[in-house]
Amino acid sequence: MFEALSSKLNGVFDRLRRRGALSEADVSEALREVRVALLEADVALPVVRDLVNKVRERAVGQEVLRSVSPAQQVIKIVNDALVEALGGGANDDGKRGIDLNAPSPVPILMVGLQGSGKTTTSGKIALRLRTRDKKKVLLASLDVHRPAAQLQLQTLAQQAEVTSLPIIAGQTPIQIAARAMDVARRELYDVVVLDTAGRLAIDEALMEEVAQVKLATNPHETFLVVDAMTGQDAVNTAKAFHEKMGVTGIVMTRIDGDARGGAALSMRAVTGAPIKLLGAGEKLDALEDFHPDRIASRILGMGDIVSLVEKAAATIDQEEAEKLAARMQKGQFSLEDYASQLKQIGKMGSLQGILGMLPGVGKIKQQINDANLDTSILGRQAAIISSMTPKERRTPDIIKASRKKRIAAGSGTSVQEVNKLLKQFDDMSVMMKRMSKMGQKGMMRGGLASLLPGMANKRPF
Ligand SMILES: Nc1nc2c(ncn2[C@@H]2O[C@H](COP(=O)(O)OP(=O)(O)O)[C@@H](O)[C@H]2O)c(=O)[nH]1
Ligand SMILES: [Mg+2]
Repeated sequence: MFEALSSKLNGVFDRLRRRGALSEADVSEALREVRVALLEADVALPVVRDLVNKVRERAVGQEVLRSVSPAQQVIKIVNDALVEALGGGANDDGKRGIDLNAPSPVPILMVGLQGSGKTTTSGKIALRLRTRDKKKVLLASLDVHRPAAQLQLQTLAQQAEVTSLPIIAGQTPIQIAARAMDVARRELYDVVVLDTAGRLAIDEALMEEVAQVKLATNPHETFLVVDAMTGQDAVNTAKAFHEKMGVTGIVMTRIDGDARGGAALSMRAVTGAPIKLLGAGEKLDALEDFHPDRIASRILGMGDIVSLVEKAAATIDQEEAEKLAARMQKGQFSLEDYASQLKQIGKMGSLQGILGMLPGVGKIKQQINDANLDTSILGRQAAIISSMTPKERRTPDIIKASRKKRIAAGSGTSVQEVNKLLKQFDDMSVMMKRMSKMGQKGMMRGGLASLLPGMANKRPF
């Protein structure tokens, strides 16, 4: 999300930075470009106007233009304005993620249009609550309109390893909801996720049905699920839902497919409801908490290090990671370590997603996408390493022609691929040494790009 906006804003700020001293006209010119970039990203006009005015006032009012680093100050002001538009900063209510602060079983109601991602998100929420929050979760489908809907939720429940309410044909949504709460109370569930039916468009019957379920179950959270790909339609849908029935939060799905991101930027200002969660893929682990400050950093190409670290912490084996870090520091990074890293990266999901969160990578992200990175390469590389003897892994220098042939045959790859892996490992070792010299601080300052000079012109993996 935000790729286009991010690269446009980066262009604007790069030009500002090159200027050094800024005149009021320079700032005006930059703001005109910011305005166009926001409009092209499909941000609602009143939101754009408000944001640009805010930045102009602050940039001109303060001592910005005469400060030591005026461009940096302007970027900071834009950053703060973005954070505010996204629902953070001064008007932040601090509500993030899923609020479970209520007596068990806590009912969570999922509402929204058909195909917005309610059922998928129900499964994601169940998985997250079971694994991260150690909660006992019951999933119940109230969708009696689509024949396969209840089975779809059942399948997702199996994948998330949580229970789904047994299906009884002929029950109304209200009856199913009542039964779900009953079972949850008797069997001591912590959370009940109620997945409702959607319609193609907002209509009275849909609203009525959902309102009745809401009345009957008194949900602690009512999540409206909207599809980010529908842009301003998602914002209008959210406005209508929130006005008619009051939602506690918005879940924006398909942010993996939405390059513009305008809906996310307009949502809070237009609807008044906070975005609480983001759906970033079809898989059940593709659910993120919505943090205005982190999203703003992502837009401004500063990278979302905190989310990256959280994601890594959730998937990477802690002990293994610590051992690896220690060996890296001592410059003992081996092919075995590399193999274990490949496995961890595989667990974390697509490389593009991870790289997008790293600072300094924003600009070259497009090239990375063009290079068409593909995680199957990682699997092949892991196979090559597992076809080596322990001695070869410790001292890859001994791997000459005949050994290469044997390794290629054993791993079902080619000698070229073995060569490529060895070369890459070599580069990587050099990089590790440079990294330990730079130290943690240097890395944060320079970002990944400083670590990988010329990465933009080369295929990095
Ligand atoms: N790419 C992507 N697809 C999603 C996401 N959330 C849901 N989907 C897909 O959207 C389609 C409809 O989702 P579903 O949960 O059945 O929508 P519902 O009708 O609101 O219950 C399914 O094919 C999902 O796999 C997401 O965050 N990203
Ligand atoms: Mg559904």
